[in-house]
Amino acid sequence: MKTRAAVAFAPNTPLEIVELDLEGPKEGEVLVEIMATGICHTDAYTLSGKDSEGVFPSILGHEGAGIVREVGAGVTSVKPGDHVIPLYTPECRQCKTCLSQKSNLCTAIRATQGKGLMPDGTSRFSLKGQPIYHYMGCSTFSNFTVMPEIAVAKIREDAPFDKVCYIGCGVTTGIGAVIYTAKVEAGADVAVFGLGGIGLNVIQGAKMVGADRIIGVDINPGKRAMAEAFGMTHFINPKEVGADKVVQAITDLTGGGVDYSFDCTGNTTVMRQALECCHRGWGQSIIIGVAEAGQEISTRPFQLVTGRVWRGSAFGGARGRTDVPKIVDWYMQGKIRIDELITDVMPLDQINHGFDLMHEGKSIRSVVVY
Ligand code: NAD
Ligand code: AHE
Ligand code: ZN
Repeated sequence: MKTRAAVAFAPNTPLEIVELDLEGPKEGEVLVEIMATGICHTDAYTLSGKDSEGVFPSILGHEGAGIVREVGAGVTSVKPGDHVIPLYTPECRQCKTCLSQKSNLCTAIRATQGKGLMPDGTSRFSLKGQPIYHYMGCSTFSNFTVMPEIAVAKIREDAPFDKVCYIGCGVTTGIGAVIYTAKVEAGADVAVFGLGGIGLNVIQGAKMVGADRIIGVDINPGKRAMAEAFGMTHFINPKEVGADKVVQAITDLTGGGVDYSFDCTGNTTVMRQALECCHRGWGQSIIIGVAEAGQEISTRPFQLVTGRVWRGSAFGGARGRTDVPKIVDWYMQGKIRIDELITDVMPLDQINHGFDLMHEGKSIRSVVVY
């Protein structure tokens, strides 16, 4: 069949809207009509050429929602007509990691996914006979995509695609990092570095579990109002207080440091600040931001000897097929907010404008509707 897609032909060039050929689903795969997709900073990171797993030409996008239109042989968990959210972190429920119940990082298809291919080592997308690569196993910047059955979460049919697509990455990553990875408890003090599409969901999660102080740090003062509306109690702008004074400012505010901090910037200098503003003896810092290939983090080992803990979180530690439908329910029940965070909605042919808004710091989430 044919599908309209925004193709990344080369690093650092605008996406081009093209009609592609798409092969149907093979065994264990499903064809999904994408109805809406968010634009996450990770898409921009890969497009920048700094992702060591970035391959071109490819179809980016990993934050979508849509409808199953066809299933391949042997598919049992979904059927045509089911509403789904694509999962860049699948859940096979059979691999060592899934069975361990200790991590959400299912390994069933990770190797081929990282090469832009389906599990059989080929691509379903092509243009004039030449393969176009998949991305994070999702490629939601295409109106139709093919995914493994283990990489879709079936969701309720009354959930609006143009909102719950954000649960495909940003919402789950932010809220999940609080509740599944850090397991923040009521009364805890929390610091959030970077108040964008992820950081605001960390704030939302921290408020939800009853955190006490929720300190937001961002170099863009334009992010302050939305963060306050989502539960931020204190704001620090490193450009005002001085980047080298941020740790001291947080330590002073909290009488010794926060119980939990979250990096949502991808900046390794900020990651160090996030660790070092944690309370001696127990403070935990969770890295969510994705740093460029080749970047490294550093701190004095004394920071860890004296009890601070450095951790990371991918997709918020959520097990996609199990947890994503529940998070959709939370949204539908009014337990979490999404609508205000979607600041811009556009058709596919304006997708590059969505990237511009992100780089200019003018949007929280842009959503493309097909
Ligand atoms: P975004 O562009 O919406 O937000 C980033 C925010 O960080 C912006 O508000 C920006 O002003 C702020 N910022 C930048 N430099 C800063 C600095 N030095 N100090 C303080 N604030 C600073 O991006 P996003 O979509 O929220 O993504 C954030 C990061 O999380 C990216 O690195 C992205 O790749 C990563 N991410 C990781 C996961 C995961 O599973 N681990 C999932 C989604 C996104
Ligand atoms: N290809 C990248 C990996 C970047 C990365 O860490 N991705 C996150 C999700 S970001 C979503 O917006 C993730 O899930 N990581 C776990 C995994 O298995 O990739 C690079 O830098 O090489
Ligand atoms: Zn993302």
